[in-house]
Formats: sequence, C-alpha cells, structure tokens
Amino acid sequence: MSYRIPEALIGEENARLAAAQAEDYAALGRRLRRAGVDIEAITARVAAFAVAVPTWGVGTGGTRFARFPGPGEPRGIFDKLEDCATIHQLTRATPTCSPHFPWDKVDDYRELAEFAAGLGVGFDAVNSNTFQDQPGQTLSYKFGSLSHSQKAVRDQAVAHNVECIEIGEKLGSKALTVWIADGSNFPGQSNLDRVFNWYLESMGEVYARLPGDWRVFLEHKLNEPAFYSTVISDWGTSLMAAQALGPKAHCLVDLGHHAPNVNIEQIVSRLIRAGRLAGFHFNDSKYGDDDLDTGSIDPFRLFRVFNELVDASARGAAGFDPAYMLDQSHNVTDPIESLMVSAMETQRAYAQALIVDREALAGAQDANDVMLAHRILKAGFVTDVSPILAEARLRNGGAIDPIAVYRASNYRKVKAKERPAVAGSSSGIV
Ligand code: LRH
Ligand code: MN
Repeated sequence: MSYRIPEALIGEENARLAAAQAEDYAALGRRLRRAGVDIEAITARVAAFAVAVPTWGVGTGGTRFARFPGPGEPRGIFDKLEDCATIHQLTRATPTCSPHFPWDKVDDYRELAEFAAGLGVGFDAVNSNTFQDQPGQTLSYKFGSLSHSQKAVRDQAVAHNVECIEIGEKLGSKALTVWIADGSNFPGQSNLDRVFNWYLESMGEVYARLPGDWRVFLEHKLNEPAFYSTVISDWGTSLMAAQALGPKAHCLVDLGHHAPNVNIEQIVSRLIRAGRLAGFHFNDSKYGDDDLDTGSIDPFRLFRVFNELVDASARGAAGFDPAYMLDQSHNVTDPIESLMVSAMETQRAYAQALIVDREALAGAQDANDVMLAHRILKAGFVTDVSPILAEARLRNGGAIDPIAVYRASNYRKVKAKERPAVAGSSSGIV
C-alpha cells in the first residue's frame, strides 16, 4: 500500500494551531459583523466551494527550453490521482480532477474510476488532445486538427474527441473540454473563414455524440503554438461557435489565453449574460500563457473575476453553472504545494467577493459616486479572509495549514523512494 498522509498528523498540527485560529476567526467575525456581514454565511459558502485539479499539473512542468523533473514525480495517472487526493486531503477544496487524453490513457477505465473513488477523488471535465501527434497516429495534426483542410484529418480528430466522451462516461465526467492549437504562422497560409467552417462542421459531429446531460467546453486562446492566426482565438469566436453548435456548448475562460491587459472580468460578464460561461482554467500570467500559480501575479484581477461570478449568482443569472478548474505548469515549485496554494487563492478571491456590500455598491454606482463605489468593492479585496479559509478547511476535516502538514509528512521524500525516477521528456509542458 503506498504512503498516504496519516489523518493523525493533520489532527496534531490542527491542535497546535487551533487556539490562534479560533482567536483570529472570532476577531474577523466581530469586524465583519460591524460591516453587517455574517462570517458564518461566508464560511459555509467557502466550505462548499470546489476547484478541480489538472492531472497534467501534478507532475513538474516545463517550457520548450527545458523541464527539470523533481523527486517522486508521478509515473502515470495512478500516481497523479494519489497526489490529487493528497491536495484534497489537506485543503478539502479539490474533490475532483480534470484528466487529459491520451496523457492519462489506461486499458481499464472502470479500474481507474474505482481507484479514484477509493482515494475520494472524482473526475471533472475530460480534455481531448489533437495538438500533438501520438506514436502510431495515421495522420498528423501539424497543419491543424478539427479545422484541417483535409477531411480525413478532421475525421481523425472528431474520432479522438468522441473517444474522450466515451472514456469520460466511464469515469463519471459530465463535460468535454476542447482546446485546439489550430492556426497559422503566415498570412495566406490558411483561409480564415474556411478553417472556421471546418471547425464548426467537425465540432457539430462531436456535439452530436454528447450524452444528454453533458456539456462541451470550447477553450479560446489568442496565440501559441500558432503565431499569426488561431482558429478559436478569442471569446467572440468561441461564443459564435457555441451559439452555432447548440445549448450544450459553452465557452471556457483560461485566464492566460488573452492579450496582456485585456479586461477578462468583462468577458466573463458578457459570457454570463449569454448564458454560455462554461467555467475557468485558473492560473496567472505576466506576459503570455505563462501558466503561473493562480493569484501569484495579479490577485486583484482574480478578485475582479470572482466579483462578476458572485454578482451573477446574487442576481440569479440564467444558466449560471460555471466549472472551476486550475490549469498551471509548475516548473520551479513542488506541484502539490503550488496546487494547494492555488486552490486556496481561488477560495480567497471568492470569499473576498462574497464580503462586498452589493447593495451599497449598486447605490454608489447608480449615483455615480465613483470613489465610494471603488472603495466599497476594494473593501472586499483588502480584507484578510485567511481565518475563514482555514475555518472552512478545519470544518471539512482538512488542515488549518496544508503546507505545514504536507512538509511535516515528508510525503515528497517518501514518494521519491516509492516512485523510482522515470526518464521524463527533457522539455515541454509535461
Ligand atoms: C492550452 C491549455 C489547454 C490544455 C493545455 C494543457 O494552452 O490551456 O487547456 O489542454 O493547456
Ligand atoms: Mn487551459
């Protein structure tokens, strides 16, 4: 039986921190009550908040230049699920993971589903991959996949997405995420209209194979690996495609897939209005699709996104049911530590947005009292909600300080012994 962090260690560490936690929580409760906010209501919603872990994120990531694997790297999906379970054991915020195929391919998906259930982890949206050629693949995706000029290549890509749906059904998923790298590097290389038509034709065939209660998430991205045009480059194109395909098609927002300084929270607001917000791939970035840890570069931007989400749920926006997932590449940190902190940072932005006095904000906005409106919103962001996040973890059976417990458990050192190093790829994101 491979090593799992003993529940007793979590208990010991929590006992050490319990008094300070209770004092901080009570103090914040008193402060929020003065502002007319019931801390218990916030803690209950944070405790119910969940974000999915990307299976491709628990291994050390890399760039096109290099990848520096760490000790105890997961050797495959079974090790990845163990690490996903450890993240949830300590944060109680990540009950599901989002798998990627064929990276997580196995022979027996029922065995995989049982293994995951045994660890207390479920499966969120499945991700297809027609942005790489697999060994033995008949036709190459070098010049595209679902939008390729050759019908045979499009059919191959459609078949792969249908296979992902069938795998997802065995795992209990309810959604397929489709990100394609299709695009061009030279003006004239492709006809910008025809490639979109081919994409819609192909996705129409994938859409037709979705089970009744499934959704398909279309993921737009400005550029990379294509550097002149990208077929699904922005939210407008994604929304056009979703509306052309049908009500099960929604638009997924990966925070890193936009030009620098784009107002992403406004894109979120528009997609909510259209009833087509699929959800998110949370991460952070400074330049391009950097896939840095969520909330590590621009936590105020993450807060502004959650402000739109809380506002939408408060006004009962139609069809509002976003899926929350992380999508990051951990090149220089222990992926488990990064994913735990990132999950907590999404909870932090959510709690801060829940604290905002929406009635007073609307009043100030309608009165065009600009500074008052900004300060009412900012008051949520500047509130240190750490005691609420810790209380939610504690009540859910997790760790007050997940990083402290993880380090005290020597999990990584033990896994380094259990998992002999495998020759990983010398570069690339996984
Ligand atoms: C594309 C992307 C997509 C995944 C991949 C690993 O940049 O965000 O969501 O398939 O990363
Ligand atoms: Mn993504």
